[in-house]
Amino acid sequence: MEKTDYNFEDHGFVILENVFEESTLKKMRDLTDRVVAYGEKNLEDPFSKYYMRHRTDQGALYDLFQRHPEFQDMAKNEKILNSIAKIVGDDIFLYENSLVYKPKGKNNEVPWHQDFINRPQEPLKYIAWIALDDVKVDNGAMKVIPGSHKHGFLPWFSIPGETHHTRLQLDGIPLDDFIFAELKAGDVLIFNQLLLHSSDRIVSEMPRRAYRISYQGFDQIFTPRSTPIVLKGGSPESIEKRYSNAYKAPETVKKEIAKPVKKNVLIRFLNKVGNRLQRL
Ligand SMILES: O=C(O)CCC(=O)C(=O)O
Ligand SMILES: [Fe+2]
Repeated sequence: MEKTDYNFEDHGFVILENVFEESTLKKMRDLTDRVVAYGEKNLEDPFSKYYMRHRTDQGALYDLFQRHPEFQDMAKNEKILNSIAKIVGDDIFLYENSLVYKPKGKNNEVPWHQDFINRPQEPLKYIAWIALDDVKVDNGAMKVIPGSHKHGFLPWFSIPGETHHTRLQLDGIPLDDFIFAELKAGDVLIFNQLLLHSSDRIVSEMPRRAYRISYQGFDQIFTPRSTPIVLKGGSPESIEKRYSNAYKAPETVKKEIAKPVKKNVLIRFLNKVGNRLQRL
């Protein structure tokens, strides 16, 4: 079977070839290395309190879209968005994004998993995995089991101390049916979050940098952090078609207003106690 013969319905993924040009990829690889070097310093910066921290074992750096505009261009790529639009419709927002770069000398294996396994109540997400390098078996090509998205959400568990991924109950799943999704730099693997996928521990000196973006349609809006960012469509008419109830302030806004007040009460109380103690 050719790389480009896979489809979402039967196999749970597609591969788009030559989506990004070498000049863009070169720029992004350079930025990636600088971002990783900075991430590894683990410094406190003004963004730290908003965005996910770095996971250094498997090498995952989150929220680059929000921090670095260069990644926004990648996430808004028309070929990727048009491909996902065929399944979720023309309104798409950014759910989550990260760089996955398999650091050398670390336990960089990614076990078989499905993405966002703990969020079965949310609409399905589709993940675009953009190869920034040529990705072969030796340097950690993604392994996927065609058609495995049809199993739906599998039972899962986590091992204490493992930070990045949950583990699946894999009894009865034909793991031997996997294929390696070998890609050229600039190719994109787009998969249903339920597709079983993994990658081996690698020792190769060849870098394996990939930028992954999770997208979702507008059926219901959930965002793991920050506010939803619309990447395609989202016209007033299209939104009105889906949502026609009168606006009521959401819970979160009320909480945000309530928080500082609570803090002030606590600070006032502590000041009072402090003053009393000073007077004793
Ligand atoms: O990059 C890898 O090896 C695994 C990435 C992954 O699990 C994902 O993109 O969801
Ligand atoms: Fe994954």
